[in-house]
Amino acid sequence: MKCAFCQPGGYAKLTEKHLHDSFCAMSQQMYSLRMRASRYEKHISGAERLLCFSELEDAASRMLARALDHPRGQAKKIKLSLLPVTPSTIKSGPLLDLSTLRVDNWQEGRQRACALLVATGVAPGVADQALEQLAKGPALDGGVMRGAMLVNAITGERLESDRVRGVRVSRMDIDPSKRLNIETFLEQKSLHNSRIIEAWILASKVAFYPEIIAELCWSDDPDYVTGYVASAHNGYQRITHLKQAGDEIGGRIFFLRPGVDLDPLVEQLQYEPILFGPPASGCF
Ligand code: PML
Repeated sequence: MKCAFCQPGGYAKLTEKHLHDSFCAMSQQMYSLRMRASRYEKHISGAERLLCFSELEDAASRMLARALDHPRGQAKKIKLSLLPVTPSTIKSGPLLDLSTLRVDNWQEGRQRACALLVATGVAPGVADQALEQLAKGPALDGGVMRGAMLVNAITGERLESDRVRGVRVSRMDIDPSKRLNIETFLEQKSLHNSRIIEAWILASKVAFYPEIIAELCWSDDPDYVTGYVASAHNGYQRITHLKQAGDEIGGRIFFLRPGVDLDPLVEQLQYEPILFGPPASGCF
């Protein structure tokens, strides 16, 4: 099947909103909008967006609604933060190709995930160990982390300096002028929801940095069992089962090439603003 980007006129669906959004991304002040919800020390939910002014109110109220009604429990503290980001500092990049691997259960899903990680260059023992670590709870106390674990892809060494917080990836979104096309695609594939879009954008930002070979993720939301393996080479590969329903343990692992200079990489993951457009292949 041909995708809409490839079809004649695929880029010609310029509505008024589309034109406005395009103008917004090119010329106006952008904002990093972040949400973090917790209950005492327990992480409940988080979200990261990079938006122009006219998009803020709607996005903030959606984040608040998500934090107030979350399957991980009721939040006691919700932090919304908004910081200006200068448009001239914003980079652009393509989203990763997106594919879905259907598996019958989480055991099969994890086997497939392990094979996909090894195919990107992660050492087999390290991939096995990483799946185990994520399954038993990656934080020091065995719980979930707010951010990602960093792991040397060859030796398996844990590299993040804060094993409670991990590394949180921030300041990324879809380029407002491309949003309509990308969302239309996801709708056609029945994949149009904020969880998938946000995870796909985050994985695309992580894969933007050549120091990172691959990422493994599954949700800490007990109701959501789909996860993914992502890499610049093989794209965003969703796997329909990576854990058992009801399990509240999940998170992210970034597999790093040996010898990476950690501080600049962590700085970029946290603070470098990037807006994403359609995958380079033009098709999902
Ligand atoms: C999350 O819930 O934070 C992670 C979700 C990962 C998978 C999203 C998808 O279905 O593509």
